Amino acid sequence: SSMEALSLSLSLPPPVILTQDELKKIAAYKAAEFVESGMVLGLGTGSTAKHAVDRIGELLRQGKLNNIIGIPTSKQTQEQATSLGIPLSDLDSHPTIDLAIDGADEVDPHLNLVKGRAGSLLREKMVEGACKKFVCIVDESKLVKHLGGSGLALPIEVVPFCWKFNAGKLRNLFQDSGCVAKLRNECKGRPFVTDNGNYIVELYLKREIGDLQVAGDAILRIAGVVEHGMFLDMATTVIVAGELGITIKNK
Ligand code: ABF
Repeated sequence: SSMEALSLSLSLPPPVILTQDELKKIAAYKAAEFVESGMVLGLGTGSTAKHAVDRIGELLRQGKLNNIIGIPTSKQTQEQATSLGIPLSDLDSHPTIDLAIDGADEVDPHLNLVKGRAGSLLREKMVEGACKKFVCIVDESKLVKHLGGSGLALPIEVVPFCWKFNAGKLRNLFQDSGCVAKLRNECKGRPFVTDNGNYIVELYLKREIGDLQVAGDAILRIAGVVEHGMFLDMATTVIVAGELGITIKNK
Protein backbone atom coordinates (compact mmCIF):
# COMPACT_ATOMS: atom_id res chain seq x y z
CA SER A 1 0.00 0.00 0.00
CA SER A 2 1.02 3.61 -0.22
CA MET A 3 1.39 3.75 3.59
CA GLU A 4 3.85 0.87 3.47
CA ALA A 5 5.74 2.53 0.64
CA LEU A 6 5.89 5.75 2.67
CA SER A 7 7.22 4.04 5.79
CA LEU A 8 9.75 2.13 3.70
CA SER A 9 11.03 5.29 2.08
CA LEU A 10 11.21 7.01 5.47
CA SER A 11 13.36 4.21 6.88
CA LEU A 12 15.93 4.48 4.07
CA PRO A 13 19.00 6.57 4.87
CA PRO A 14 19.12 9.84 2.93
CA PRO A 15 21.22 9.62 -0.28
CA VAL A 16 24.79 10.80 0.26
CA ILE A 17 25.66 13.61 -2.10
CA LEU A 18 29.37 14.26 -2.16
CA THR A 19 30.71 17.74 -2.76
CA GLN A 20 33.14 18.38 -5.60
CA ASP A 21 35.91 18.82 -3.04
CA GLU A 22 35.10 15.45 -1.46
CA LEU A 23 35.30 13.83 -4.90
CA LYS A 24 38.68 15.49 -5.49
CA LYS A 25 39.87 14.11 -2.18
CA ILE A 26 38.68 10.59 -3.03
CA ALA A 27 40.64 10.66 -6.32
CA ALA A 28 43.70 12.08 -4.54
CA TYR A 29 43.69 9.46 -1.79
CA LYS A 30 43.35 6.71 -4.38
CA ALA A 31 46.40 8.07 -6.23
CA ALA A 32 48.40 8.12 -3.01
CA GLU A 33 48.02 4.32 -2.95
CA PHE A 34 50.33 4.23 -6.00
CA VAL A 35 53.15 5.80 -3.99
CA GLU A 36 55.88 3.49 -2.71
CA SER A 37 58.75 4.13 -0.33
CA GLY A 38 61.93 5.30 -2.03
CA MET A 39 60.15 7.02 -4.91
CA VAL A 40 60.98 10.37 -6.45
CA LEU A 41 57.56 12.00 -6.72
CA GLY A 42 56.26 14.83 -8.87
CA LEU A 43 53.93 16.88 -6.66
CA GLY A 44 51.12 18.61 -8.52
CA THR A 45 49.36 21.93 -7.99
CA GLY A 46 45.70 22.90 -7.54
CA SER A 47 42.99 21.92 -5.09
CA THR A 48 42.90 18.23 -6.12
CA ALA A 49 46.66 17.73 -6.06
CA LYS A 50 46.73 19.51 -2.70
CA HIS A 51 44.79 16.63 -1.17
CA ALA A 52 47.31 14.15 -2.59
CA VAL A 53 50.24 16.09 -1.13
CA ASP A 54 48.45 16.24 2.23
CA ARG A 55 47.91 12.49 2.11
CA ILE A 56 51.56 11.77 1.21
CA GLY A 57 52.62 13.97 4.14
CA GLU A 58 50.28 12.03 6.41
CA LEU A 59 51.59 8.63 5.23
CA LEU A 60 55.17 9.83 5.86
CA ARG A 61 54.27 11.04 9.33
CA GLN A 62 52.60 7.72 10.11
CA GLY A 63 55.74 5.88 9.00
CA LYS A 64 53.81 4.09 6.23
CA LEU A 65 56.09 5.67 3.61
CA ASN A 66 59.73 6.60 3.82
CA ASN A 67 62.61 7.88 1.69
CA ILE A 68 60.32 9.96 -0.50
CA ILE A 69 61.74 12.87 -2.48
CA GLY A 70 59.19 15.37 -3.79
CA ILE A 71 59.66 17.54 -6.89
CA PRO A 72 57.08 20.35 -6.56
CA THR A 73 55.41 21.86 -9.64
CA SER A 74 54.88 25.30 -8.07
CA LYS A 75 56.02 27.57 -5.26
CA GLN A 76 52.64 26.96 -3.64
CA THR A 77 53.15 23.19 -3.57
CA GLN A 78 56.73 23.69 -2.47
CA GLU A 79 55.46 25.59 0.57
CA GLN A 80 52.76 23.04 1.33
CA ALA A 81 55.18 20.10 1.06
CA THR A 82 57.78 21.86 3.19
CA SER A 83 55.19 22.51 5.90
CA LEU A 84 54.34 18.78 5.84
CA GLY A 85 57.99 17.77 6.18
CA ILE A 86 58.22 16.16 2.72
CA PRO A 87 61.88 16.24 1.58
CA LEU A 88 62.16 18.18 -1.69
CA SER A 89 64.52 18.40 -4.61
CA ASP A 90 64.41 19.47 -8.26
CA LEU A 91 64.80 18.20 -11.82
CA ASP A 92 68.46 19.23 -11.96
CA SER A 93 69.25 16.69 -9.25
CA HIS A 94 66.54 14.18 -10.23
CA PRO A 95 66.00 14.21 -13.99
CA THR A 96 63.92 11.03 -13.79
CA ILE A 97 60.80 10.94 -11.64
CA ASP A 98 59.09 7.70 -10.70
CA LEU A 99 55.56 9.00 -10.35
CA ALA A 100 53.79 12.34 -10.60
CA ILE A 101 50.30 13.02 -9.24
CA ASP A 102 48.47 16.11 -10.47
CA GLY A 103 45.03 17.45 -11.38
CA ALA A 104 43.66 18.75 -14.67
CA ASP A 105 40.99 21.11 -16.01
CA GLU A 106 39.79 18.88 -18.86
CA VAL A 107 40.34 15.20 -19.67
CA ASP A 108 39.36 13.73 -23.04
CA PRO A 109 38.66 10.02 -23.79
CA HIS A 110 42.28 9.53 -24.97
CA LEU A 111 43.57 10.91 -21.64
CA ASN A 112 44.77 14.13 -23.24
CA LEU A 113 44.51 17.00 -20.78
CA VAL A 114 44.08 20.73 -20.51
CA LYS A 115 45.93 22.07 -17.49
CA GLY A 116 47.08 25.42 -16.22
CA ARG A 117 44.12 27.09 -14.57
CA ALA A 118 46.13 26.88 -11.38
CA GLY A 119 48.82 28.86 -13.25
CA SER A 120 51.65 26.34 -12.99
CA LEU A 121 51.49 24.66 -16.41
CA LEU A 122 55.16 25.16 -17.33
CA ARG A 123 56.62 23.49 -14.26
CA GLU A 124 53.91 20.84 -14.43
CA LYS A 125 54.83 20.05 -18.03
CA MET A 126 58.54 19.87 -17.20
CA VAL A 127 58.00 17.60 -14.20
CA GLU A 128 55.31 15.42 -15.75
CA GLY A 129 57.31 15.11 -18.95
CA ALA A 130 60.15 13.65 -16.89
CA CYS A 131 58.19 10.96 -15.08
CA LYS A 132 57.76 7.27 -15.73
CA LYS A 133 54.16 7.36 -14.53
CA PHE A 134 51.82 10.34 -14.43
CA VAL A 135 48.61 9.75 -12.51
CA CYS A 136 46.09 12.48 -13.17
CA ILE A 137 43.34 12.94 -10.57
CA VAL A 138 39.98 14.55 -11.27
CA ASP A 139 36.36 14.63 -10.27
CA GLU A 140 33.96 13.66 -13.03
CA SER A 141 33.12 17.28 -13.92
CA LYS A 142 36.50 17.48 -15.72
CA LEU A 143 35.62 14.85 -18.35
CA VAL A 144 35.04 16.25 -21.86
CA LYS A 145 34.56 14.68 -25.28
CA HIS A 146 36.99 17.09 -26.96
CA LEU A 147 39.54 19.43 -25.40
CA GLY A 148 38.64 23.08 -25.59
CA GLY A 149 34.94 22.45 -25.82
CA SER A 150 34.04 23.00 -22.18
CA GLY A 151 33.83 26.78 -22.42
CA LEU A 152 36.83 27.09 -20.13
CA ALA A 153 40.01 28.79 -21.26
CA LEU A 154 43.07 27.14 -22.75
CA PRO A 155 45.89 28.74 -20.75
CA ILE A 156 49.10 29.75 -22.50
CA GLU A 157 52.17 31.04 -20.70
CA VAL A 158 53.78 33.96 -22.55
CA VAL A 159 56.63 36.32 -21.79
CA PRO A 160 55.31 39.69 -20.54
CA PHE A 161 57.06 41.58 -23.37
CA CYS A 162 54.39 42.75 -25.85
CA TRP A 163 51.88 40.21 -24.63
CA LYS A 164 49.07 41.89 -26.60
CA PHE A 165 50.94 41.27 -29.83
CA ASN A 166 51.19 37.58 -28.96
CA ALA A 167 47.61 37.37 -27.74
CA GLY A 168 46.62 38.67 -31.18
CA LYS A 169 48.72 36.01 -32.88
CA LEU A 170 47.18 33.32 -30.71
CA ARG A 171 43.68 34.53 -31.46
CA ASN A 172 44.43 34.49 -35.18
CA LEU A 173 45.49 30.86 -34.98
CA PHE A 174 41.99 29.93 -33.81
CA GLN A 175 40.17 32.61 -35.77
CA ASP A 176 37.78 30.17 -37.39
CA SER A 177 36.43 29.16 -34.01
CA GLY A 178 35.58 32.70 -32.88
CA CYS A 179 38.36 32.70 -30.34
CA VAL A 180 38.77 35.39 -27.66
CA ALA A 181 42.18 35.91 -26.01
CA LYS A 182 42.41 37.51 -22.56
CA LEU A 183 45.24 38.19 -20.19
CA ARG A 184 44.60 36.41 -16.90
CA ASN A 185 43.56 38.89 -14.22
CA GLU A 186 43.85 41.87 -16.53
CA CYS A 187 40.43 42.97 -15.32
CA LYS A 188 41.69 42.88 -11.74
CA GLY A 189 44.16 45.63 -12.60
CA ARG A 190 47.25 43.54 -12.12
CA PRO A 191 48.00 40.61 -14.42
CA PHE A 192 48.59 37.18 -12.94
CA VAL A 193 52.34 36.47 -12.85
CA THR A 194 53.51 32.85 -12.97
CA ASP A 195 56.24 31.37 -10.78
CA ASN A 196 58.53 31.97 -13.76
CA GLY A 197 57.71 35.67 -14.03
CA ASN A 198 55.50 35.27 -17.10
CA TYR A 199 51.87 36.05 -17.95
CA ILE A 200 49.02 33.72 -18.88
CA VAL A 201 46.95 34.38 -21.98
CA GLU A 202 43.62 32.57 -21.82
CA LEU A 203 42.12 31.44 -25.08
CA TYR A 204 38.36 31.06 -25.04
CA LEU A 205 37.49 28.84 -27.96
CA LYS A 206 34.04 28.71 -29.42
CA ARG A 207 34.37 25.07 -30.33
CA GLU A 208 36.66 22.15 -29.63
CA ILE A 209 40.22 22.05 -30.94
CA GLY A 210 40.58 19.86 -34.04
CA ASP A 211 44.02 18.27 -34.35
CA LEU A 212 45.50 18.83 -30.91
CA GLN A 213 49.10 18.14 -31.87
CA VAL A 214 48.95 20.50 -34.87
CA ALA A 215 47.36 23.24 -32.73
CA GLY A 216 49.94 22.76 -29.98
CA ASP A 217 52.86 22.95 -32.42
CA ALA A 218 51.46 26.09 -34.04
CA ILE A 219 51.12 27.75 -30.62
CA LEU A 220 54.70 26.90 -29.70
CA ARG A 221 56.04 28.34 -32.97
CA ILE A 222 55.04 31.85 -31.85
CA ALA A 223 58.15 33.54 -30.46
CA GLY A 224 57.33 34.65 -26.92
CA VAL A 225 55.05 31.72 -26.16
CA VAL A 226 56.65 29.72 -23.38
CA GLU A 227 54.24 26.77 -23.11
CA HIS A 228 50.61 25.82 -23.63
CA GLY A 229 48.23 23.94 -21.35
CA MET A 230 47.53 20.92 -23.56
CA PHE A 231 49.18 17.83 -22.10
CA LEU A 232 48.99 15.40 -25.00
CA ASP A 233 49.77 11.74 -24.49
CA MET A 234 51.34 12.42 -21.10
CA ALA A 235 48.98 10.94 -18.50
CA THR A 236 49.52 7.20 -18.03
CA THR A 237 46.55 6.87 -15.66
CA VAL A 238 43.54 9.03 -14.90
CA ILE A 239 41.62 8.48 -11.68
CA VAL A 240 38.10 9.86 -11.90
CA ALA A 241 35.97 10.20 -8.78
CA GLY A 242 32.23 10.45 -9.36
CA GLU A 243 29.00 10.07 -7.42
CA LEU A 244 28.91 6.40 -8.41
CA GLY A 245 32.51 5.62 -7.42
CA ILE A 246 36.06 5.65 -8.70
CA THR A 247 37.05 4.85 -12.29
CA ILE A 248 40.67 4.20 -13.19
CA LYS A 249 41.58 4.70 -16.84
CA ASN A 250 44.96 3.50 -18.09
CA LYS A 251 46.63 4.39 -21.35
C1 ABF B 1 46.46 21.86 -11.64
O1 ABF B 1 45.39 22.48 -11.01
C2 ABF B 1 46.36 22.30 -13.00
O2 ABF B 1 47.11 21.85 -14.01
C3 ABF B 1 44.94 22.43 -13.28
O3 ABF B 1 44.93 23.59 -14.02
C4 ABF B 1 44.34 22.67 -11.93
C5 ABF B 1 43.17 21.86 -11.53
O4 ABF B 1 42.68 22.48 -10.41
P1 ABF B 1 41.78 21.85 -9.32
O5 ABF B 1 42.40 20.56 -8.90
O6 ABF B 1 41.80 22.88 -8.25
O7 ABF B 1 40.43 21.68 -9.94
O8 ABF B 1 46.41 20.50 -11.47
